[in-house]
Order: sequence, then structure tokens, then C-alpha cells
Amino acid sequence: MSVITVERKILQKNDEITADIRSKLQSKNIFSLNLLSSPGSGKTTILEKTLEFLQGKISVGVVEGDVQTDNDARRIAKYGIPVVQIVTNGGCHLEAKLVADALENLDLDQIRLLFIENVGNLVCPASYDLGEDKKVVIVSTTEGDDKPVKYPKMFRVAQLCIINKMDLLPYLDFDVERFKENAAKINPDLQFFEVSAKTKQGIEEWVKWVVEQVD
Ligand SMILES: Nc1nc2c(ncn2[C@@H]2O[C@H](COP(=O)(O)OP(=O)(O)OP(=O)(O)O)[C@@H](O)[C@H]2O)c(=O)[nH]1
Ligand SMILES: [Mg+2]
Repeated sequence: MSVITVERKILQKNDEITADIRSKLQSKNIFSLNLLSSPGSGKTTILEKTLEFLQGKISVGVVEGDVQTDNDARRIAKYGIPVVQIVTNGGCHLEAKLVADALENLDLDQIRLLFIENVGNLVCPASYDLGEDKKVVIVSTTEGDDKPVKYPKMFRVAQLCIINKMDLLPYLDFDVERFKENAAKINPDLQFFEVSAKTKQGIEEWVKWVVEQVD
């Protein structure tokens, strides 16, 4: 009983900070995306390829979330864009307070598009809004096409779904149509992109969608 009460309070506090982040980003006219997936589905690699396409077009900022290391922030920094690494020290998701602190370290007047790469985890991050405009769930073909029904909350809260590692399809049992059907059972409004961050297949279409949101 008391555990449930504490959990509700934590989420309530998160929602309060989320509202502050949302109004701050709106006042600066910044469009923001929260990238969510299991560990290793390709969040950072998709981000890297996206930044290649966006270079010189839109000013981007990135908040990286990881349990340990600043590896991902270093990968993103190579593109010469502002990036802040949050290390959760064991925490399995980003919370609004952490993102609010990270945003203090970015010059929001210089950014039109903000990516937040969440901690790799298909469960906990689904419960924490971060003040983002949209949530993007990324699933790679190596994970199996039943993930939407096994981890429904993530697919319920997301607006977009990127299916990554399409280049590996010939070696796997992953059925793209079955995956989409499973996802549609949870969230009929989910919009899909099929990409390979490795070969860049589908990245241009995804980037086009991103640019349209910012314009
Ligand atoms: N074959 C193939 N490999 C990929 C693709 N995208 C990413 N990878 C590989 O998958 C591994 C994990 O990619 P990351 O981009 O680091 O994954 P992530 O989701 O950011 O991982 P975490 O931040 O640790 O949760 C790396 O070895 C990538 O090179 C793809 O489209 N095809
Ligand atoms: Mg990563």
C-alpha cells in the first residue's frame, strides 16, 4: 500500500517538472523527440546517421542518457553539436528532473531540434514523460516481432516506431507485417519507419518526417 503511494508521488513530481520542461521548450520553439528502446537497438547509430543528414540544415541539441559512461555523448560530439550526457548511476530510465538539469547546460536559443536518447530499456522509460513532443520507440529485427505484445506500455505511449537493422532481415525470423500487426493491437495510431542505420536504408524518409515537424 505505502509502496504504491510513494510511486504515485514520484510520478506526480515527474509530471510537474515535465510541464516546466514542455513550456520552456515551447517558448524557445524547440521540437523534441524522446528515443526509447532496448539496449543496443540502435538509438545512437540512428541519431548519428540522422545528424549526417541534418548537418547544415537544422540546429540540433542532444541529451544522452546512460547507466554508465559518456560513450554515446562522445559519439554525438563528433558531429560538432551540443550534447549533454546524463549518467544515471544504475537508474534504468531518465526522469524529468535529470533532463531539466541537462537543459541548463544547453544554449536553448541556438537549438531548434532536441533529441533525448533514453536509457536502453523497454520497460521503465515508458512511465516517465520528459516534456518531449513525441516518443519514438526503436525496435531492431534481432529482438523478435512479438515485442509489442510483451512490452505493451512502451508501444502504447509512443507515437512513432522505427524498425531498425532491416539489413539483417534475411538472417532472422522477424516478420515485419506480423510485428506491425502486433503493434497495431496495442496502438492502432502508431506510425512506422523501416530503416537500417548501417546501410542508411530508410533514414532519408525518417529525416524528412523529422524536418517536417520542425518546419
Ligand atoms: N547490422 C546492423 N547493426 C546495427 C544497426 N544499427 C546499429 N547497429 C549496431 O548495433 C549495436 C548497438 O548500436 P547502438 O546505436 O549503440 O545502440 P543503442 O540503442 O544506442 O544502445 P544503448 O545506448 O547501449 O542502449 C552497434 O554495434 C551498432 O553498430 C543496423 O541498422 N544494422
Ligand atoms: Mg546509445
